[in-house]
Amino acid sequence: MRIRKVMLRELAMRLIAPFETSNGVSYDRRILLVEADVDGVVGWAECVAGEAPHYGPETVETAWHVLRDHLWPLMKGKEFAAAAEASAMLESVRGHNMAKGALEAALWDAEAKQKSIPLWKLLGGTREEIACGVSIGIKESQDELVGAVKKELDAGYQRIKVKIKPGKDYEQVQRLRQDFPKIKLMVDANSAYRLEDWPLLKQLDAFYLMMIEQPLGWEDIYSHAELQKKLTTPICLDESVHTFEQARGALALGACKIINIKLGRVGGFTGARKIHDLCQENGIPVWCGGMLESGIGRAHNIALSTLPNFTLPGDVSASRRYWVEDIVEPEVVVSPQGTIRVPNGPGIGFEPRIDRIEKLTTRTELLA
Ligand code: OSB
Ligand code: MG
Repeated sequence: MRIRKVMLRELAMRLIAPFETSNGVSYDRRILLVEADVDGVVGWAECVAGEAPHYGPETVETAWHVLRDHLWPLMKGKEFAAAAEASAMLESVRGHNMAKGALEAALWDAEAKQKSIPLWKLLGGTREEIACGVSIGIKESQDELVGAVKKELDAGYQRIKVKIKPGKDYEQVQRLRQDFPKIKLMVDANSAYRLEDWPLLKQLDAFYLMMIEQPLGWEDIYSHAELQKKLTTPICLDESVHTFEQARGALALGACKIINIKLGRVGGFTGARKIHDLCQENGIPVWCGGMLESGIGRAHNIALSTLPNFTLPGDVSASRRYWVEDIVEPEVVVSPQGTIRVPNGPGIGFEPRIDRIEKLTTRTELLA
């Protein structure tokens, strides 16, 4: 295989409603798409870097720069046997996993399309349906939060994750447990706490949460290990795990009992599969996180979620929760049982809607 050219494209897409986490509010998304022409077959992917470097250090701007000026030169004109080789070819660039992950995932889509098989089968996925949860942003009031949870439960979602931050934590969760004693409930702090806050986090043990996601510093695996010793609630790491080595360190230290795998955060499918396999060997379940993606990124998340150790419901939900109109055909839909049927078409199995994509595009750059 050889990449003939790459189109970078930025889209302006407004979410249906603002999404608030402990590190800010997202509303107007800048969606960066990568279209890689591999021997005449075009693979699509989405770069999940944010508008601002608040979740991780990358942004749309840094990703664009790194894709154009550093990653593309490493691949340009190079012959390779499979998308699985791309990660190693990009190794001389340190970090910038979201930029790498986008290019890498586009190659996987292209390879699957060349072979006329679904991407999830090329990856070694084993399930035809994935279990879905939702991630609910921080709300003004408890009543508003309860209303949002009820709406998602009525839609069939199998587990509810709510964002927390200092001052919007214990009482919110207490209220949810009072109103919904039996649901699968978890919280995500996006690194809003310090180890010294452990007594407050310990109080959350009373609510038998499935897990608490990334309570402490985004690069602080050690403190999570200290915290996990104090809590019965399982810790799930998100922001802290970018590499196989960090995952191995986290497991060895006992810093978590669950890992949220995001394709972009770990640099693509090759990195994601390595962490997946490591967790599987160690009896650590994983689930697929989300980054407020358009349908393109969502499609890749669905494919990833078919791997066998994705045994917990992920944050992969319907297009309609985020977008008035998505950029793929069909849109991502969730069944009343809270599942997504995995598509059987070639590659990602969702068609990019070129007309709509063109309309939303704010800039493009051709790498050739
Ligand atoms: O921490 O999982 C997170 C969105 C943006 C950045 C970080 C996170 C999230 C979410 C939303 O929780 C998940 C989704 O796409 O539905
Ligand atoms: Mg998270």
